[in-house]
Amino acid sequence: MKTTETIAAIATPPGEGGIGIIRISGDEALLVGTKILRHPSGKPIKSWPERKVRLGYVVSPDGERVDEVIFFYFKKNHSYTGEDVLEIQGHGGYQNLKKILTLVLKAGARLAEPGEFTKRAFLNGRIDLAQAEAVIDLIRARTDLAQQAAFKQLQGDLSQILKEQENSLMELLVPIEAALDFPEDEIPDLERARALEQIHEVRRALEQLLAQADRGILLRDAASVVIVGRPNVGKSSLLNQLLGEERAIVTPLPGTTRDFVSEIIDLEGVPVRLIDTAGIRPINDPVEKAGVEKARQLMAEADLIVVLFDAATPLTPEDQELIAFLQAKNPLVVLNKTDLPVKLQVETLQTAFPQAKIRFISALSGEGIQELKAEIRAELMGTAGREEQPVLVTKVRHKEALSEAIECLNLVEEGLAEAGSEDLLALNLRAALEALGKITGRSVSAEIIEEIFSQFCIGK
Ligand SMILES: Nc1nc2c(ncn2[C@@H]2O[C@H](COP(=O)(O)OP(=O)(O)OP(=O)(O)O)[C@@H](O)[C@H]2O)c(=O)[nH]1
Ligand SMILES: [Mg+2]
Repeated sequence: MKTTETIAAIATPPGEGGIGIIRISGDEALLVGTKILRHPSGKPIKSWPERKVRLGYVVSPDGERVDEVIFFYFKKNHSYTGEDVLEIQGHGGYQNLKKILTLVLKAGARLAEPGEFTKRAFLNGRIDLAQAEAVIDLIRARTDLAQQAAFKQLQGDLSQILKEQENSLMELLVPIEAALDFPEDEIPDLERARALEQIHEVRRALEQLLAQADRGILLRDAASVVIVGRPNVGKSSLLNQLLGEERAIVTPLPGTTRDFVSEIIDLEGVPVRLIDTAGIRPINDPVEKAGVEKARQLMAEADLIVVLFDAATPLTPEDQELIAFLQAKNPLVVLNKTDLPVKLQVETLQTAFPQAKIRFISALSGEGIQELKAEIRAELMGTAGREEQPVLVTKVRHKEALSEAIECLNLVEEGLAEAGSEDLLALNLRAALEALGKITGRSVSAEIIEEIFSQFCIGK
């Protein structure tokens, strides 16, 4: 699908800035430039040396100077989009850039859709789909680990691994399909043994990617960690301690937090959305009741639940009810207010959560908070530290495609081991390739492509 319409957008964020960039891409990029740009002398611009920064003016159709700018031009084989691109750097500022953009549009470009520059880079074969998706992840990365993962993917690390596996599968598919065309030439046993080995290796490589996908997804999307407990156990105090600021209101009165409070923290490179909820208790007050309902819903959606108990009070019926509710949810069990004499029956709690290692903290003094942070990180990411190999799979879509490919390869392996028909082998091999192609974009529907790029910002 070759598209030649020339598109334009402001590529820098709205608001005041030292510079603001307008990007124009398409066959008529230069024509637009010729209409709206002038030399400092006021003369029209006739020659367009490539990749050379130049000074000039943006002018309106009646020749009036609008802004002093620098601009540069990339020919299609050297540009981001794979099309002729003209970039104009004007003074950053909403009115100024809007004025320049209006002139650009009047000169023949149309406003780019969100992500359309990157979409064109993909459609023109400059990058594959996994790399294109990494662009927006890099822009949105909230921690250094998320940034690293996105940049690796943008550089093609994931694509490279997938390409190798695809090549390996293609290598197998060719002789099998040949055997299909000439049924008298069956695949000899030795070939089958070698093929089995090769498939096994591909599957192992894919399984390795899959194994860290959950961690990757958390890095990209931020893990949600919800703090729950009955009223007054210190949930808001804990949120404030973890954040390092007084974000949530803390009072000695039970029922202080009604609506939930949510903030993102950087836990040693892992973006975590911390959510403080209303204390859970049976209540008639409609506002607090709605808060309790919301807390239950947040628990159901959380990546990790931190359940808080007040060490200074024996377990209450409300605590007991919550314990029953959380039984199957594997929460992180935390005893707060350990700066006070402990009155809670720790053994009862331990019996209720036999798997759990109970943590002791004081949200008032900060005791145990650093350790708790490390525990939360470990629960979410395993024990992998910062130094470990960065994850490569960071998207649910990719994870699903990998699982699908692995399933198909299992069938191929079974077929090879049991001397199954070539027909079926070829079918499953092709299905595995198709699944991998969903990640690289080789076999992906137009709707999915639309959906992916619609999540981008305008100008990228
Ligand atoms: N001694 C002591 N007091 C604490 C500690 N943590 C919280 N508190 C006190 O406990 C009271 C309740 O704290 P919050 O953080 O508002 O409790 P909450 O669980 O958010 O309460 P709700 O929002 O009503 O559900 C406040 O007076 C806090 O100062 C602690 O570790 N030690
Ligand atoms: Mg609270």
